[in-house]
Amino acid sequence: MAAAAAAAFSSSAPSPTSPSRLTTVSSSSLPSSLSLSRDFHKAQLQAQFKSSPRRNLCVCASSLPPSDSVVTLLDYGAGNVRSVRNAIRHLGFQIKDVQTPADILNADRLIFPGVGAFAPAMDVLNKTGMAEALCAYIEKDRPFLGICLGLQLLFESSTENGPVTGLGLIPGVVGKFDASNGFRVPHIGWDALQIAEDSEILDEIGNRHVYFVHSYRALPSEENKEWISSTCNYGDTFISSVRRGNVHAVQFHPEKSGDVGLSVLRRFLLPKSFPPKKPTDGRASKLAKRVIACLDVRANDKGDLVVTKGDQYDVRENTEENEVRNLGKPVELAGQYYLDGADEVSFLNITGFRDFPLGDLPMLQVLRNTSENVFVPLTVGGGIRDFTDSTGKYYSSLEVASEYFRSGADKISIGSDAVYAAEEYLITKVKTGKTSIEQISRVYGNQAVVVSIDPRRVYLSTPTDVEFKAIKLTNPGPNGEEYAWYQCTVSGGREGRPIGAYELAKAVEELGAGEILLNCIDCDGQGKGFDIDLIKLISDAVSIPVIASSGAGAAEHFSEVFKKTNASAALAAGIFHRKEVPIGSVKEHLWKDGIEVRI
Ligand code: 1PR
Repeated sequence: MAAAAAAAFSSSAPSPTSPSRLTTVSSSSLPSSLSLSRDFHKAQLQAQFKSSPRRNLCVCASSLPPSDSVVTLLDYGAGNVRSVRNAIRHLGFQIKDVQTPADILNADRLIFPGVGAFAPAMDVLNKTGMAEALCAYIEKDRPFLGICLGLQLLFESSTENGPVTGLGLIPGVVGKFDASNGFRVPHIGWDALQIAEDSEILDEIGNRHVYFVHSYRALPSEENKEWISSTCNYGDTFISSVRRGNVHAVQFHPEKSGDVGLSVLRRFLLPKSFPPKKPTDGRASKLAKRVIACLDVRANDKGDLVVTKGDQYDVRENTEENEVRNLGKPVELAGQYYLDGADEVSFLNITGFRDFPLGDLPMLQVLRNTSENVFVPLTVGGGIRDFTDSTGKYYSSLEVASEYFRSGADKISIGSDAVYAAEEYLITKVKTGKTSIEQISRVYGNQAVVVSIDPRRVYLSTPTDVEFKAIKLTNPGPNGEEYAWYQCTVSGGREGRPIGAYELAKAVEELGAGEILLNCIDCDGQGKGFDIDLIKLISDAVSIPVIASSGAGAAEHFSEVFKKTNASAALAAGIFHRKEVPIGSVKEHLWKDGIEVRI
């Protein structure tokens, strides 16, 4: 894996002549936009999403931003730093990629968005001489911002696949969250900070949520207390940011924390342009329940990529033409949902099971365009599996996922392939290391791997009728059946498989999935509420976060699912696409009902 990361480093760092190093910035990202009010910023973004294709202005020499608008980025190629790049560009800065240790030492300001696992990251830093340069740069108190793993690597060591020695600048050991006390690991979602001292870059956060996604964390101690600028409580109190002089690092993802996160980056990049403290609003106190907008995407009969929506997975209109239902353009809708307050946006390439996703360039382009302006997490699913094309060329599921990550995804979601992997694992009880779940979570971390389950209710008269976990239903079936099991399907619900949702969820957690997206074919598009029985069953069975999906028709349905089950997030599609219930109303309703949400 270290070799993979090292190879990735050399291949992903842009060459000096690669387009990403050209001084091309969008008209909206010039420094003048830095002082825009929030409303104006929102209007500007709205305009951007509506203009398709996006206009990029090539800035000629006379209008080039001053040299102090260059940010040096340390990207060792182990994951998606596209979002960090996009956020930096969005703020009007240009990026210079680190190619050699000297680039670190010569940087005016350095951002290190560490991604992937601790050991391979340290391996790359040591082998390339970057570790030494980083230590020298930080010890000289030069402007530095580490993000996520970029914070953890500053510590002495980590227990992740270790112990592994870190850069040793901050006393302490990075360890795994303890799932035994009922807190789900990975820690995924929007959480509240306790800001311990004036950290300058955190000054606009106040009581608002920021986005975390990690399984490992550093704990506060006597030895490192002088570094701590904020903590967060998730089972135990961990270090959410550090600061000493010009050196900052944050465990959360500013590039994925919407407006609040952009303020952190902006304050790091322009430290002298802001008053010391800005009054802030917000009411964050703990991990928020997430509201996710989902876009099922596929080509319609004319070949255009559209957002569609199924009725129990049937996405064709009930008309003579029987065309694919078209509810809008993917990039535009995703942008709108970001502005409306969606905590995450998911794209499901619903015909990915039969098409080869790397041949689906429009879908990759959708991700790239969306990630330019959407600063909350993006998940993409559809077609993630090993694949041999018509010329006999083999692609591993890891390669397919990597392309999605490179195009802007923060998480990938696996459907059909996870079912086959779980079936085999339950028979053999052997983790081969070769399944898509294992391959991708090993390289990108399990927090980046979602398994999407598409179960269908199978009614039973008695729970012993099947070998799979059956439950007593709250509402009996059409013939008065009191029980059901939830049969997993593949290929977009077209084929039922000999495995239940309960068995699948437990198996994929063991194989390394970090989250479950739990659909229900019976409820999809019905607007009658989530399948509480199913969601309770699965969210009680696993210790990874579960996203409840299918059936939302009103804000009350979100309250119900959060009150009656242990779901960490709730996802909806139809009500948002048809503008029946805005995301803001869902959140206000949840808040009034006493459920923590990001407002
Ligand atoms: O099997 O790895 O290629 O992944 C295919 C992915 O595409 C899976 O995640 C699968 O759920 C999804 N998919 C396949 N066919 C369909 C279809 O609708 N015909 N969409 C489909 C599944 C379900 C939800 C939907 C919710 C909420 N969509 O994500 O958005 O049910 O809808 P609602 O709020 O309107 O009720 P692979």
